[in-house]
Amino acid sequence: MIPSFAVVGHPNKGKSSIVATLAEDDRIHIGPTPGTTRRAHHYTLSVAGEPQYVLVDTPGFQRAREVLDWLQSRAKSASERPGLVAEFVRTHEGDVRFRDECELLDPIVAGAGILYVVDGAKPYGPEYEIEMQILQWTGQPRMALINLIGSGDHVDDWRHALAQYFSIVRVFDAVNADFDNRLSLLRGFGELNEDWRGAVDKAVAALKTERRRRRERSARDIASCLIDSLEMVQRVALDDRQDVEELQSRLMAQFQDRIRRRERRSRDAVQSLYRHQSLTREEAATELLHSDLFTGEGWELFGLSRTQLAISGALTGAVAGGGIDALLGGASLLLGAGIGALLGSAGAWLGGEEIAKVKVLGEPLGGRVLQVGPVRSANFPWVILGRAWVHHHLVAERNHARRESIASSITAERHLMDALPDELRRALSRLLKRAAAGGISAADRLSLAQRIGEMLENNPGNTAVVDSDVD
Ligand SMILES: Nc1nc2c(ncn2[C@@H]2O[C@H](COP(=O)(O)OP(=O)(O)OP(=O)(O)O)[C@@H](O)[C@H]2O)c(=O)[nH]1
Ligand SMILES: [Mg+2]
Repeated sequence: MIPSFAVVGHPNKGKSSIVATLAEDDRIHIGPTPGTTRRAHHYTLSVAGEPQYVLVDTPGFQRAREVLDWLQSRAKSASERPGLVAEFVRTHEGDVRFRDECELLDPIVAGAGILYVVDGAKPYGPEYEIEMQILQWTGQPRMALINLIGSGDHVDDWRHALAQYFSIVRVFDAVNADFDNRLSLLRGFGELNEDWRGAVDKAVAALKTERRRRRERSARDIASCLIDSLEMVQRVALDDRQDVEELQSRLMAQFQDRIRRRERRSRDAVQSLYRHQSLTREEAATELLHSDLFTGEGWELFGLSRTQLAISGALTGAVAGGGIDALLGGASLLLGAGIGALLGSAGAWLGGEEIAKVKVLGEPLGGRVLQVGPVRSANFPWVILGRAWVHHHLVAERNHARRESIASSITAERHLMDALPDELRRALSRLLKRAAAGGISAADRLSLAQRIGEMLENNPGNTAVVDSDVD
C-alpha cells in the first residue's frame, strides 16, 4: 500500500496549496477566502504511471471545540482515544454541523498520516490547541508545516507550541518551494513512520529520475523545434497581375507566424511534461515570453552578442548571403524594397542582414513561385534557444500552487547565450551551423538534443535576473 497523508488545519492556511505542490496538480482549487475546499479529495502522485503517494486535501476545522468536548466526555483512558475519534466520524456522518470535521478526520481514521498546516505569519493562539489535541487523539503519525502567508514572523512561537504535539515541525513555503524543498519534505514523511520509509525513498528516487527524464525530453523537443524552424520555407504561386510587394509582405507574415506557432507548440509540450497543462490553457492567447520572436529587443536579450557570433564563426555564410536572390531579374527589384522594414530591427546590429531570403523561383512549366525562407540569420537559432532555455527554467522551477501566469523579465545582462560555458557554446555552434545547412543527420540531431539538455541544466538566472512574477 502506498502511504497517504491528510493535509489538515484551520481554514485558509494553504492546505490546498501544499497539496497542489506535492501532488503536482495545478487544477486544485486554491482561493483567498476561507472555505474554498468543501470536501476531502484524494490526489495520487504517479511517476511513469506508477502511484507513489496519496495526498488528501480537506476542508478546515469549523467546530473543533465541540468535537473535543464530545471526545473528552466519553474517553476514560488514553488507549480509547483513537477508537473514539473513529466513533465520532461514524456517528456524525450526514450531520451537516460536523460535515467538515468528518471529511477531514475520515482519511486519518482510515490510516493516513497527518500534515497539520499553520500560517507562521500570523500569531499563535490557543484556539489551535484544540485542533492539535484532536489530531493527537487520533494517534496517527503527524508532522506540522509552518507555511508563511504574508510578512509577519511568529515562527518561533509556533515551533514551541507545535513541538508538543508533532514529532516533526518544518517550515514549508507552499507557493515558492522548489524541487529540493519538496524532496526534503518528502523524506520527512518517511521519518514519521517506519512502514512508510521504503515507499517514500522510492518516491524520492522516482521523482529525481522523472525530473531528469523531463529535462531530456524537453531538450529533444526544443531541438526539433529548432530544426523545424531552420528548415521552414513558405511558398506561393506568383502571377503577373499580382502586386508582388503586397504578396511578399503577406508571405513573410505567414512565414513568421508559422515559426511562432512552432515555437508555441514546443512551449506546450514542455509545459505538459512538467504537468503545467492549465498554464498552457491560460497562456494560449498570449505570448509567454513578453518580447516577440521577431523583434530587436528579443534578439538583444536571448541571442549571442556580435562578438560571440564572430568568435564562434557563425557569421560566415550568413553574411555572405547578403542580398535578395533574384532568379528572374526584373522581379527582384520589386522584391528588394521594404524587406528591412518588414523584419524590423532584428538584425540591425548585424549590419541590416535580413532574417530570411525572399526568392522568386522559376517553375519548369513556366509559372513562378515566390518563396520565403529558410531563415539564414546567424543569430536566429540562438534566439530560439535562449527563449526556450528561459521558458524551460521558469516551468521546471514552477510550483503547482502558483496560479498567476508566467512572465519573464531579464534585466541584468544582455545576450543570454554569451553566458553558456565556452565548450558547450562551441559545440552548439557547430551543430547549429550543420542544422542551418539543411538535412541534419540523425546523429547530429541526437547530439544537438544532448547539448541542449546540458544547457537546460544551467540556470539562466545565474547570469541574468529572471523573474516569474504576477503580470
Ligand atoms: N504568499 C503566499 N500565499 C499563500 C501561501 N500559501 C497559500 N497562500 C494563499 O493563501 C490563500 C489560501 O490558500 P489555500 O491553499 O486555498 O488554503 P486552504 O487552507 O486550502 O483554504 P480552505 O480550503 O479555504 O480551507 C490563497 O489565496 C493562496 O494563494 C504561501 O506560501 N505564500
Ligand atoms: Mg483548500
